Amino acid sequence: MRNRFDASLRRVLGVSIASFAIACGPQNGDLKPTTGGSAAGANASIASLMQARGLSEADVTAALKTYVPTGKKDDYYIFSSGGQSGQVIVLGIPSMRILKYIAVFTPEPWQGWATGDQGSLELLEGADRRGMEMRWGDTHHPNLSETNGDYDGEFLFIGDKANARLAVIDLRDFTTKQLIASPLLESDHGAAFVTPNTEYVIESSQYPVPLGGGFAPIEDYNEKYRGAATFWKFDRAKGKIIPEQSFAIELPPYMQDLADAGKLVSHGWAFIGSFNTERAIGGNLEGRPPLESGASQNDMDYLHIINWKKAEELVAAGKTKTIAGMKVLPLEVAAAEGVLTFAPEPKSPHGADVSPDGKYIVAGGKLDTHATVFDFEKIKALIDAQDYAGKDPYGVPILDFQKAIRGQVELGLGPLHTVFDDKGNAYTSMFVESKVAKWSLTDMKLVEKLPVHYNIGHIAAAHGDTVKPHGKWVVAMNKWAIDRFNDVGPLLPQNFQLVDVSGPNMQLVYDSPIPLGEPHYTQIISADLIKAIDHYSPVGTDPITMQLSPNAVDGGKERIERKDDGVHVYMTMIRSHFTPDTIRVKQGDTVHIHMTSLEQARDATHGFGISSYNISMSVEPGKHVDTSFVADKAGVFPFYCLEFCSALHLEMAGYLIVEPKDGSGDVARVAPARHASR
Ligand code: K7E
Ligand code: CUA
Repeated sequence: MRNRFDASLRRVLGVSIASFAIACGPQNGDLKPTTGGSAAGANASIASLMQARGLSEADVTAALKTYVPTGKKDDYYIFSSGGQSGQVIVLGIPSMRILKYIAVFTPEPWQGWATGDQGSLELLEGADRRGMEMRWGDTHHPNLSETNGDYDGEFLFIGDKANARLAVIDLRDFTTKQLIASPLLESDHGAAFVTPNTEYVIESSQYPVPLGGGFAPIEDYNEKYRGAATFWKFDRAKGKIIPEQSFAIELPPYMQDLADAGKLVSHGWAFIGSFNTERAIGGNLEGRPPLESGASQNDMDYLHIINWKKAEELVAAGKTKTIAGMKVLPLEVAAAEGVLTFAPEPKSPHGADVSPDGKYIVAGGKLDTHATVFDFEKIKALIDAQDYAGKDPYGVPILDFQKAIRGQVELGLGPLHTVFDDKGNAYTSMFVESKVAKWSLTDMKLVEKLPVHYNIGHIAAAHGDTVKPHGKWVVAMNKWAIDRFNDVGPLLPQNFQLVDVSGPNMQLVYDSPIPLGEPHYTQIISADLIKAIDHYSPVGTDPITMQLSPNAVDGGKERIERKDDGVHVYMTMIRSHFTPDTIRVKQGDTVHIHMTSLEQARDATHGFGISSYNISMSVEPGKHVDTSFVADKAGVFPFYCLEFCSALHLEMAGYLIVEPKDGSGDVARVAPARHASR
């Protein structure tokens, strides 16, 4: 036993230990470049370490596959939704180290996101809804920009399910550049999904409402409530969505779910799952069945098959109506002109995932045990021949289920989402069973099931939804983390589990707690495709526009000017001072501070925090930011640099001195602390 163990350990560790010893160099007295003999010596101490920590051979293999030593970088980036945090979470593979939270829909003081910085505040205000200040989001589906159906590493899009909004993030600086609120919808779920050249970013509805907002009694659900699929036009050169060139397709009041764009043979098409084709409206206190059971009566719901190329033509031909400023292709036109077709899909499906060759669409039925594989070429032929099995109440043609599918693969309980590798395999998350099911798309057979932790939701693979999946890594995104990590009270993190899929058998190699909102979906991109900048250039760049700010301040041109609209402070910062560091204003003045970091050195970031005025800014090398506030409180307010940027960081500070209006010397007082008396 012991011998076999040592032998296999040597097999696992021998080479790595030897090369580790060489890489470590002479400063490490214990581990010199060695021959096989002393590598065995190192193995012996590893063996005792394993014994002391109770690690199995599989544990050590997993550690060797995932450990990334100090100074070494990861091979892949994971871009994950941050759920209710409204943010995006970035991790590395194989280490699963968290690299960054990208501020999107929620104020985030470290990045100065909407916590004083005018540019980001204006973005957020521009995406406020129906007169309401929206300061959170529920991000679900991040999608990377694509060129010819593969990730290009330029942009990331993400939808806010709660408030039907969409964000554009630039991966040069990992910063949000645009936020858009849907004028039509109140919630989205098929968002964001890009077409193969990022022509469009798709945002489709979840819960039907009267499109464009407004009131209609719930009893008028069938007539007045609608869903929609919005095709937001993306201008890559501008890095922006162009609302005027975008359009939507009106959909029946079913609950549309996830979307995916066709590619290669199915380029020009999009697919959206749906549930509640029963059109249940809930009302469990009003004598109607609860929404959940009302919505689970039918054996089949409808896969929405959308010909967006055709829709584009009809929109160009003016076949649209305008709702809340948006061009909308009416449901009857979409149904009559072959833009919208349905294929039945098994009970309460979740996921509509297009295979790498674009030929198949895989749907998982939450209440069904199969992955259903739709055949696009069959679907296309049926639509061309107008070979329909019927129509829904809105006149949308419905295909015959058996004629539209290639087949079904029996996987087990609760299949949800599917991703792909480079060897013709598919990986489906099994929510109810808490397993990853690996199955062959080539011969439509289950290959292997790997238990993962409780209730896997989404699943992601390296480039796993592109035309060129990489294989190698799969990430299981698990909803529960019970028994996995140290206790942190009743609210637990989620659990990402990294799975090595490079060999014949899947191996679970790492658990990573995700302690910021419920991450729904992620995408995994090769690190060499990300071309991030390390400073803003030229000095004075506004990160929202990526242009030189009109307010940029040159070194030596710092000044304070009183203008009609208030006091303008043109400030620079460089290790370790603000210029100016004394700002004198009168109570009631509007103060505009224009800040340019003169730094160009990587990572020489300064912050700007000011007492009692609720302002926090981040000023990375070369960046320009503006902030405005009314100095309505008289008093003395220190401001200081928020990042420990140098040995004289604590000295990087100054004062805002607000002279009382009436000259009485009365100053702002902090309100007496309110004591909780519960
Ligand atoms: Cu959580 Cu994609 Cu919103 Cu499935 S969704 S899990
Ligand atoms: Cu600048 Cu600390």
